[in-house]
Amino acid sequence: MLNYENLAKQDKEIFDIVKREMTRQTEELELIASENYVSKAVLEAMATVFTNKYSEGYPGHRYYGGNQIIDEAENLAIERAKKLFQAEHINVQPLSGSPANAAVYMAFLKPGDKVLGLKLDHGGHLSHGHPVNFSGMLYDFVQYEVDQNTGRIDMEKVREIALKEKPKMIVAGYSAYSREIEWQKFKEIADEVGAFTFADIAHTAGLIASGEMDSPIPFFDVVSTTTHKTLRGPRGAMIMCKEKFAKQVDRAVFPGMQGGPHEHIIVAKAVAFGEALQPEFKQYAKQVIANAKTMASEFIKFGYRIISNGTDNHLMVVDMTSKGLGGRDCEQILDKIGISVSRSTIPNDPNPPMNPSGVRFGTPAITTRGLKQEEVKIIVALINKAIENKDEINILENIKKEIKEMCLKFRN
Ligand code: DSN
Repeated sequence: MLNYENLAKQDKEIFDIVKREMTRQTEELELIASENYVSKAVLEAMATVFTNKYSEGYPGHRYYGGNQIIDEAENLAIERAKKLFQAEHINVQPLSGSPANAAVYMAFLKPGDKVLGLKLDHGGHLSHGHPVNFSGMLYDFVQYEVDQNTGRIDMEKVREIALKEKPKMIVAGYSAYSREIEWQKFKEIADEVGAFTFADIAHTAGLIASGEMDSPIPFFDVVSTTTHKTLRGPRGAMIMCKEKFAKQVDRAVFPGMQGGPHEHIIVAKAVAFGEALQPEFKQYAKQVIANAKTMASEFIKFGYRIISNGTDNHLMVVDMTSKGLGGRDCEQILDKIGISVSRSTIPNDPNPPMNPSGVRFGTPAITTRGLKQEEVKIIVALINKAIENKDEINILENIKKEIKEMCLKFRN
């Protein structure tokens, strides 16, 4: 394991910051749905000498010498990812989720083309057509929504919009949506209007790889994912597609969007994919979902409103206005007791994005630490107690102590 002895000797200022963050991650709880803890092996792989190397191009076709060993590493990452997802073609070079999505659009669309994507405040991602994002600036996005009453995507509505708008691409797969996605229905609608299908499975990739959630890969033309959320790898991304789109996807990633790939991250992706192929990872994914279901039902017992009234995956969006609070207020209260969460909009949110109505909770990170339903029940009770006693400093400090004790029992 890395002991950071050189960093400590050479740059004490940065070393101290690293140490403080390590302590924070050990002594506090991460309930941010997009975060996780990588294994020590993944961490070590990221800190290898591959960071010193340029390898523009692809295995066997590089624009720099000395890449024979790198080719082996990148090919291994691709091979393992193919086993995990059963995809025909995989590009493991995208640096992160938004650049991966930019490459997908570049591969399939021309600027100004019409695309159908889920609205951000309904659970979509910035890169699915929000006006402040490159996607909304370069492409003509039309947005669909979740049903106001059920909090779920109404496929009949999606079909109506698709028939009216005739988009060139339909985007499914979200950042704050807690239900299974009807991939096959999306494909049928896309076929009716002659659109490409693009799934962004950044959030659920680990749950899909382990077979715990449905996969878009048999149906969709192209699928992107980050590698660091439920998939529990290093910060990065990849794109999977049908073989017939392989060339255009590869060209869009390099030289279209990126230069030199980050091969130290690619080797760490290979290590994470190797871990995800093990039977223990399936158990992990099952437990992530079981923990999330318990978390949702405990919140409901305490009187919180959850969008769509529950979850099928690793996350849920809780409407904090059901307790008279905004999302940012809640985020700040939970910070005081050593729990990190991310504020979130709710569908048709009347409140501004800086203090929206909701908070998104997720279980990937606490499940990696080994927490199960029993601990999840305690956590929700403590969150509720903190919210009900938000101005009582002593009570908040005692809750923080309890959280810290739990964290020290479940060290990562
Ligand atoms: N920012 C990520 C999330 O938290 O969901 C998505 O890119």
